[in-house]
Amino acid sequence: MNERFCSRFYARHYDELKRYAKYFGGVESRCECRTADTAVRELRRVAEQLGGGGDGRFILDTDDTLGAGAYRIESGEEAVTITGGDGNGVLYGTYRFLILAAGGFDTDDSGKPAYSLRMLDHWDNADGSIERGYSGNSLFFADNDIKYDKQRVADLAALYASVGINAVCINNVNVHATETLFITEKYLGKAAALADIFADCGIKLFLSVNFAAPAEIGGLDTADPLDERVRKWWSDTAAAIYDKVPTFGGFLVKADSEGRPGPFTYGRDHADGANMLAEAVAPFGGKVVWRCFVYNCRVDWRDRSTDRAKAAYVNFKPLDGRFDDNVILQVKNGPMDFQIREPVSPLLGALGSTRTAVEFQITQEYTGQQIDLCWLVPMWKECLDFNTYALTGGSVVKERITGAAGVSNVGDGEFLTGDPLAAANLYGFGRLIFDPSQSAERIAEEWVRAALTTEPGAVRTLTGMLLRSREIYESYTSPLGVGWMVVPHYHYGVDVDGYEYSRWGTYHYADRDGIGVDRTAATGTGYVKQYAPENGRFYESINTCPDELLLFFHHVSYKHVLHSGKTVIQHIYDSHFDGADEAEKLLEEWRTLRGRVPDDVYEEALRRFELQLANAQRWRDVVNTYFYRKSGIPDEHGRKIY
Ligand code: GCW
Repeated sequence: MNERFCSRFYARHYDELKRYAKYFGGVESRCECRTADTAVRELRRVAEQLGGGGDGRFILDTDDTLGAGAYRIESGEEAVTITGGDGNGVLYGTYRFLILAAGGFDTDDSGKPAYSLRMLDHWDNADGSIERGYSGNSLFFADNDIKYDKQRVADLAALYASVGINAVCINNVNVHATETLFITEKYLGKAAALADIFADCGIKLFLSVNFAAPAEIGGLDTADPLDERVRKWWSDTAAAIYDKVPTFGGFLVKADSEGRPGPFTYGRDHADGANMLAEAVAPFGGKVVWRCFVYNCRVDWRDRSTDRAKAAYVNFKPLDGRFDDNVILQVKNGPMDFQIREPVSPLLGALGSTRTAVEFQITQEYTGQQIDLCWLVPMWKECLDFNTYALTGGSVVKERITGAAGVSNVGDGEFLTGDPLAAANLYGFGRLIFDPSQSAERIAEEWVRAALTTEPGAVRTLTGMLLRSREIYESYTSPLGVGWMVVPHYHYGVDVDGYEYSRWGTYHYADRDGIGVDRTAATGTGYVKQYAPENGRFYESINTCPDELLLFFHHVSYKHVLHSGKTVIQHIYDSHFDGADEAEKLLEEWRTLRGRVPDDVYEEALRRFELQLANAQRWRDVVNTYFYRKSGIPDEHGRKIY
């Protein structure tokens, strides 16, 4: 049987879907487009799996007044009518119906995507490995080639479309030698075949490109963006790509970042670089997604005046208004690098005349590596709901952006996302950026019910676990927003001083008296000045700075009293003891779900909850011991510190 409805992702749905069996008698499509055809095939497959339907049917239609990607689902006695603003809307509406039905929700629903760019970035390498991947190898590449299982990629495309994703970049932003060649004749045929699979689901394929490609593979002696030969090379390259891949989305670029080449080499700025590529793809309707993760990764830890957090704003704010219309700047949610707690990047909202997309990391590099449970939707929501006050007329992040990109967490392992529960992050990302007004609770419950179980007690347990998981992870890792303290390079597990004397600019400055980074205007690095005064004032003062970000903005004594009434040192002890206890509770709660969620899911996640507990205990003991030894201040409750 040709399983689909996104394969095992919405794993156990057929019981609930049976209640809708009467509609699965037929599908009448009034649309002529490939995404609607995909919807028809999907509904027929489900019908087949249900063993046929009754007298009712599905009617698929379009109404362009709804808008691109929008959908409306209405059920009558005889038929379910799914109307899309376009073919993509029809497909989204179809999946929405199936997900809601599988989860036992009311299926009459409507939706309209908040943004035109809803993207997933894969950090997959041509050799099949995935940078920061925790779910196996690439679904697109192996042996330094584009090689894939068609069925699995089709399943993936369907899954992405089921949450409204419309753009996918398949290769790592760190573009190595082989991937640099993906834009050449040799690979374009294969890229085209992949793009075609995604196009069936309304998804445009993007490629990450090497800024130095004209010099590295184009036979030129430069990649200077203002050199006419270089510009022509990119224009010709774009034309060749679109000739083979008419649905191509465009380029994703990491330039002048962590050793990657970029316009700085030629004394040019990032607007020069991005616009050159934008001009090349513009005739074909292509886009350039240009990353703002540009910082100096070779700083001297002895120099207290430099501050990596300032870099994105310093590099990009002055360029506001200089980017072509088809350039979208992709800004990481925080100013550092996907830590469990960071303030919102001051660059988000500060660009009044430039298209911006926020970048979230779905793959859990610093947030538990798909071993520890860490559901990130609440964190992403905080970012989207943040009022930047930076511009008049709508300064909340979610009102300023034109899209969002998430670093994907999928791979070819048995469970697509490694930890079967990490699938909730993928689902949550898609749903949240389709409609950022939804609550985290609702998104969690939808995923639990569509993917695991509709039994009310189990749904409550699982939803609660997801919703608490971010704070639990935060409580046993680095304290109060200071970040890092992880094992260098690998980024899982504790190493308090792992990055303290390195070149990466990620310091905590703990000494015997205190800890934290002074980023104030008065005595620190001045980072707070990058915020609008309403926010800057708030962070500048130790009296108003929120506890959870205190050490991000201030260097304070261990005896400083938080708003919570605890001293910093006591907070460190308490949160680490509590965090490890909570990790144990997660394990216990999971054990109550045996036999109530699918067995394979149960076993796989159980193993991970056990590892999480060990990880949390180690963080607790190392962090508490470290700060006890530094400060000499005992725990008020006399608990065991080594
Ligand atoms: O945090 C860093 C990661 C790198 C990643 C980089 C980036 C793809 O450790 O692995 O490189 O961010 O976002 O470019």
